[in-house]
Amino acid sequence: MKIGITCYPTYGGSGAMATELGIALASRGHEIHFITYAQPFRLPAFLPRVFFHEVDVGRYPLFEYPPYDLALAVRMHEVVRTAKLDVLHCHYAIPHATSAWIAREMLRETGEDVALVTTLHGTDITIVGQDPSYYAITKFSIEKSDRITAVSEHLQRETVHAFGCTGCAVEVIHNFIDPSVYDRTRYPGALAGMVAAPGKVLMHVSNFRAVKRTVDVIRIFARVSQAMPATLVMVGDGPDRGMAQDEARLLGVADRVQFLGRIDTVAPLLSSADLFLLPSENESFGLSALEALACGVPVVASSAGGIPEVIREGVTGALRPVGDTEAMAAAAVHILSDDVRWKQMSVASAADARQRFSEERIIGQYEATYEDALAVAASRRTARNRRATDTLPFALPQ
Ligand code: GMT
Repeated sequence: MKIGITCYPTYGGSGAMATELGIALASRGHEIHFITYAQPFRLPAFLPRVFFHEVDVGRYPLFEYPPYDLALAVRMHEVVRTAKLDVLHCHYAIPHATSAWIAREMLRETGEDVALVTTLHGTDITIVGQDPSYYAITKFSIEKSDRITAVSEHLQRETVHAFGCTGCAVEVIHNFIDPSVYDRTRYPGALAGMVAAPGKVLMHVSNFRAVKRTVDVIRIFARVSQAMPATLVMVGDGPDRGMAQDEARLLGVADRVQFLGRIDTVAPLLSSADLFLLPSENESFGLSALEALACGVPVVASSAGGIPEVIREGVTGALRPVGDTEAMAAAAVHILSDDVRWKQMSVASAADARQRFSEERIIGQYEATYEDALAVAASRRTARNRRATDTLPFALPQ
């Protein structure tokens, strides 16, 4: 199949997931065309059957807000025609699914068509899509997609609850990991010399947005470090980094917290951690938690959104209410203070991630969804042709 993928190319779970999906599909023989404004951050320079089409947003002094959505629609239309794409797969509804619908309408003028698949990732439904400025167009674009997927059951419920979504079914396809990449045994000692030994390594990876509650990460760590020698490694960057650094100074743990900034390849770092912290306000899935589990790192997280679909309480980690940093710290100490318990959880984490969320399993689900979308597109064309023949002023020979 020839598949166009549009995502946010910047640091974030939806872009990471879309890119990993494209790479995995290409390795299975599909031809993949990324259509976005910059090269996705997890996409290597060259891979067989993978192409990148940059969207150039034309500037003009009149445009206070240059219309990226339109430039994207034009690029999608062009790539569908030149590369003969079968499917356009949009990750994050706004504005990608809307641009894809415009591109499909443009194709219709020349009797062409493309199947549209939209994958909902989180705030496109829970926050941005429900903003009155975007609600109607988000609902419209979802309903015009030939197939819609959500990355968790939680997000599926939220979508149906918020948008009603008449005439469309939201299918759950969970995020996935490549077990050969997220493998603890491959990366011994990535943090050698950077953390105090002996001591436990706690880690957090995110884009440091408010929803991640990075200040809570520091508070949990401060309590843990009262109970045992430990280092906290903070990976990523974003608006709340300064607040988290201030909190570390305030709580007197700044010398034990390392802020590494944005790092795109996280598997070696995760493989050096003993515990991952994800105390988010909301999280439709929590891809970073899954990547940690796959590297044999148990996770202490909030029980928000779709996180309980990823972490198994008492088996691969611990879930506590949002904001309850005391309970999260107690759970962390419980896991880290007993080596036998930690080892059991580490082994269970890596095994559970592989069993439920391996690439092999999930890619097949996306391929089946593409087939379904192609069937929907085919029946749309048949109906359109029938309408056209119905209106002919003469009868066609049988
Ligand atoms: O929804 C967002 O804020 C953006 C998105 C991103 O690009 O990071 O994150 C979402 O998609 C990830 C991949 O499917 C999920 O693992 C994250 O849980 C989800 N973020 C939120 O729901 C806050």
